[in-house]
Amino acid sequence: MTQQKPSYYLTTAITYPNGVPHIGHAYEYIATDAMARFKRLDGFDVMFLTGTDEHGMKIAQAAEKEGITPKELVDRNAEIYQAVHAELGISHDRFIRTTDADHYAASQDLWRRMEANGDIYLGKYEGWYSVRDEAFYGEDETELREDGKRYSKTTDTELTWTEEESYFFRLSNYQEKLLALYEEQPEFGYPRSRFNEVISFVKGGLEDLSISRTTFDWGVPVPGDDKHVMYVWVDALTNYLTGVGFPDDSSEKFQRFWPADVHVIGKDISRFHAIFWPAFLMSAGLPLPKRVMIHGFLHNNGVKMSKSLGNVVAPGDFVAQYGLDQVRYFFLREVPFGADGSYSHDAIVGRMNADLANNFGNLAQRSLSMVAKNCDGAVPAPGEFSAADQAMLAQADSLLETVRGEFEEQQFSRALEAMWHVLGECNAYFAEQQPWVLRKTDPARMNTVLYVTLEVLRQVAILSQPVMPGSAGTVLGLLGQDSEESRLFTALGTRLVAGTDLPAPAPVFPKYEEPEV
Ligand code: ME8
Repeated sequence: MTQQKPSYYLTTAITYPNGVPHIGHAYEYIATDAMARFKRLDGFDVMFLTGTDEHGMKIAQAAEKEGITPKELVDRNAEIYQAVHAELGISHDRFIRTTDADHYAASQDLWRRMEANGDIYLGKYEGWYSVRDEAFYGEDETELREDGKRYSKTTDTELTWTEEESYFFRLSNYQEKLLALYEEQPEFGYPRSRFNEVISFVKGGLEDLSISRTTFDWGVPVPGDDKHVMYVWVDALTNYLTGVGFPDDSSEKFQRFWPADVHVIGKDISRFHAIFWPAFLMSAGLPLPKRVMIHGFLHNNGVKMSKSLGNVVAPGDFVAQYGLDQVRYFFLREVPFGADGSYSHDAIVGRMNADLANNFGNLAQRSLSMVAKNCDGAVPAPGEFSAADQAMLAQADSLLETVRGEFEEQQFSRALEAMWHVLGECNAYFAEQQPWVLRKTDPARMNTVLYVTLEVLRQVAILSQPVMPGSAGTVLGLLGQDSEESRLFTALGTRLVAGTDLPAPAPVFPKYEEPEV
């Protein structure tokens, strides 16, 4: 009997398709994708969900501005988002749109469960609302500015005074339960610094949450009261359940994948994920996600991206300029996950040339060319390993454990640093051993040095696939590793087989050349 693989369910935030995707969105997709690919290669049965958040006032207003219906707007823009996922090589299992029919059923079922638990009541909402954030703010979180308008202190978005009949969720009943959850699962929100902000907000007291609107109708109808549509965040968060078959919670899929292992989100929406979401789930009697991973924001040259500044870069343009794997590598290597990060042309070119073209690409090109010329184009047979060979191989062998540990914490930059450290050591080893001299003086020893070098390259290539699926695959192909099994992490426990035929070497990582002006 074959043993069933362990399951792993991860999600990105679902993006509002009111504008066009930018590098910040791309960063979140790439990071989550690297995690999904890592888990697949590490033997997990992965479910990876991403998509678009299509309801709410923001979308309704954007459509009105363009003189089209909200549905026309989201149909058009969801396609743009899907195209960006393809451009970035995102390997999701489902692209959910909150206008999908099964999502209406899931959202209404979650509502009914919260209602059956006595947590929903009808009242009147009076307060400040930010359409841009799709969020309510307490008076103390707002300020009146010189232009006579009121703004959110935290997000700088303009607020409108709202008064309407609304259903409420008894969030105030969940303060103690949430604090108990944070005690019991200190890693529920991660990294700690960002999670602490959430905890202090909850400690400051929770008010009941307005969860329906009557002044527009672009949303999921409230069960039993068609005058109301759900507050967009209620239906948006439910996407994580819809994606695994809810409301059929006895289905094999739901049983297998819920609760989610990790929700990957940005720092601006941690309250929704670490406060509202677990409270809704507790109310509905459903298990809670294991972790909410909160990443920082990306800035262009240290400056916030905004349409008015004209510094919003389309992910596709980036990929066209630098190459897909280069972009994926850059973001995951450059930004410690959880912290804010910045990107600039010089920083990307620096990484492309130093880390990829020189450190990885040159080593592969030099060693493989020597093998092609001097070893009949096949993996040479090693002789006895010297202390230097053994030390080099041992460093590569220890990578899996290190990299796995770092990925578990979404610390991609540290995982890549560890791999590139080993590549650096291998470059030094290659330079010290001088196989080009050994070619004449001691060909058997040359074979051993080339073998060790190829073996280190193989291990780093296998481990870098989640980040650079295309280029790492090309390196593996050049090392004669074409089968699926030879690329799984289980293959790290084996060694290159001497005599394996290799194709003609070809450069994998181009150097960035400035275009002539
Ligand atoms: O918040 N850098 O959608 P969204 C890094 N629909 N990440 C960024 C970023 C930046 N400059 N700007 C935005 C929403 N993000 C809701 C989510 S989930 C049930 C509903 C991140 O389109 C942001 O933090 O405004 C979020 O995780 C994601 O992009 C989508 O943002």
